Amino acid sequence: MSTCDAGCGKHDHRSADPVAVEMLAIADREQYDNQWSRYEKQQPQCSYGQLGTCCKICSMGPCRIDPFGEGPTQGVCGATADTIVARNLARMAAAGSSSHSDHGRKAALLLKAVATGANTNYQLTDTDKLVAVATRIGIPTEGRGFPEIANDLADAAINCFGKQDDEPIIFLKKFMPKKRYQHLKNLEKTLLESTGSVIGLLPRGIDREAVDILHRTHFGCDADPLSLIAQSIRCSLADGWGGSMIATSVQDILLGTPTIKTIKANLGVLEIDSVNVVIHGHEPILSAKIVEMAQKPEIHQAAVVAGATRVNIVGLCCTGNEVLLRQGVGMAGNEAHSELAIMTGAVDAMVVDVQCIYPALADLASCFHTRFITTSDQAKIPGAVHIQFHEDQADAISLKILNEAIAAFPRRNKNRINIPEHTATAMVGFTVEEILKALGGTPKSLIDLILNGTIKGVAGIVGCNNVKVQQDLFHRQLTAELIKRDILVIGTGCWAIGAAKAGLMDLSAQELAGDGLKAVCKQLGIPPVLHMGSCVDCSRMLVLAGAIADHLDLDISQLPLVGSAPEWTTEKAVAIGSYFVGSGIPVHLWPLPPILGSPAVTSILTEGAKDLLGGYFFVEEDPLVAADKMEAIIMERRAALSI
Ligand code: XCC
Ligand code: SF4
Repeated sequence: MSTCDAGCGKHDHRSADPVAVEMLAIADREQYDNQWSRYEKQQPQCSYGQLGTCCKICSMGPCRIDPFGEGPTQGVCGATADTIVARNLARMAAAGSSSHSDHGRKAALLLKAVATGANTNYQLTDTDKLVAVATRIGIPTEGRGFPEIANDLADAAINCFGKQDDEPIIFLKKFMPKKRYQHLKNLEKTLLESTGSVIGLLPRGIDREAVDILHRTHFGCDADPLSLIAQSIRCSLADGWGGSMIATSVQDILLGTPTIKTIKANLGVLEIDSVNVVIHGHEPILSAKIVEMAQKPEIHQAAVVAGATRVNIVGLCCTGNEVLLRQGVGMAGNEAHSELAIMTGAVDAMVVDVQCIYPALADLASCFHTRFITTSDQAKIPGAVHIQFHEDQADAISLKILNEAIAAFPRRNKNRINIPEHTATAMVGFTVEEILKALGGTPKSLIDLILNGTIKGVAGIVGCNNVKVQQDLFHRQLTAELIKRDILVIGTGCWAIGAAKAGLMDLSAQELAGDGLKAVCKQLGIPPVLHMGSCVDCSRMLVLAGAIADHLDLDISQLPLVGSAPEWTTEKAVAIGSYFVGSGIPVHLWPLPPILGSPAVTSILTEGAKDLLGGYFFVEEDPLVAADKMEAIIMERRAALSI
């Protein structure tokens, strides 16, 4: 293993994944630019930016506040560090929420098109889920046809984005556990009484809460850190219990609810003799189709004619997670693997949709035979081949993309192919439906295990890779440390891929768990680390937490649950962390969020939030200490419940 604490000179400190280290040796030798080499060229990075105290909201700026009091303490307009930091954070939450939610919107619009028959490229695949979600939302299902139900459900979902009244959105209202909903409602009332001003927490509209942030952070509006943070939480709740919940629910209905399956993870899923197509990004609507179309005899035939054995589709990042869970597609890697995949020289096409796609991939692909194909009007990248995706022509467009990949195959330079051999096996697909099925249909047996202490609690780990953290090191160490302490670990996103690559989702990982968790996993035949899906599937974790809370008639903030985003990168991770906190779950973060330049914002997010919401943020650099802190939170909550 090429890992050690730091600076020993013997190991590669860029990644904890031996496969990445192998590829980085090639990158160094061939001088391929990559995130690590570009990061080095960025040093030293701006400390105002790191602390969050740089403002460029108007053209009298940019203004910056020296947090040590050695420079000006206000921007030109008089904004303080507290205002500037809070505004910047709110904008991050708005951008992150918007990304997840816009993804959810597209799924909802597609559901509508399928329900009305306007789109025949997709079907209502999981009608059980359709009926379950519709029932939960309060849509009548008795004696009605599936398209009719789907049409109403699509309308209800679409309405969550654009409605204009002040009622909380229906998805949140119906999915959030009773006590949490009541808590937030009461809190709005208490804050109104104590401050005399309206501080809203329950989202009225998914689009509206993001627009509200853009408005209130515009020059000369909200300067109050508490009010800005409350709106960030509200906007993020609209993401978690709204946009992301819609994305997950509707994708399950259209593409099928994932089931438990075993897959392979890491760059070794690329095959030397096959046409390798890497699908990367977030929205499975196109990529699930590509996987489906790759099974067509005509595509197989074309691959054989081009000299390949077959077409091999593999995933990266969250699009990868989506097709891994539903279609059992192999996983090439997480965020930091995206460039490394191309460096293998064996990727014939990398097909991307939206989010987390480095623009650098275009340049890198041009050093190889790799076709780098963008498909979304929202993520066009100079240097890429753009094949515009249209949902109503999904079959034809997928075939076109696959033929591009096949045409690239004969142009490979055999001397430049380096596919690392290693893969890990991972048991994945632990949706709430599958977890409950494994446990006998209700949350009761999981709850009993928690109540009797066999499992101390549940940790949800999410988020990215970050060049500032040795790739996957925090993911691996924190996860291993938590299961050792009988804490069940569930999660999504690039963390899940990191855990899969490390073998932590293999049944053999049961041996790494504490005695209680180990016995449960052995009995159920599951690993102690559960892959719940892509980043929007963090909504599955909310549903699970909600089911436990409702079953016990408790608030989520009373349950022994804790979250972490140990290598977070994106604004979406800010939104996820914020809706966890707003839902009553404490969240560990590393690297540092850009808030430390404001004592007020820091104190609201780390202490104030604890009193008001039950959830709060804390930062910790050391994986083992983070595990200590997460366990302490779980034990504190257990003690409060006298369990
Ligand atoms: Fe992106 Fe979802 Fe982060 Fe990975 S984990 S880098 S957001 S792909 Ni969400
Ligand atoms: Fe400076 Fe205020 Fe303009 Fe920000 S909004 S750039 S602090 S003048």
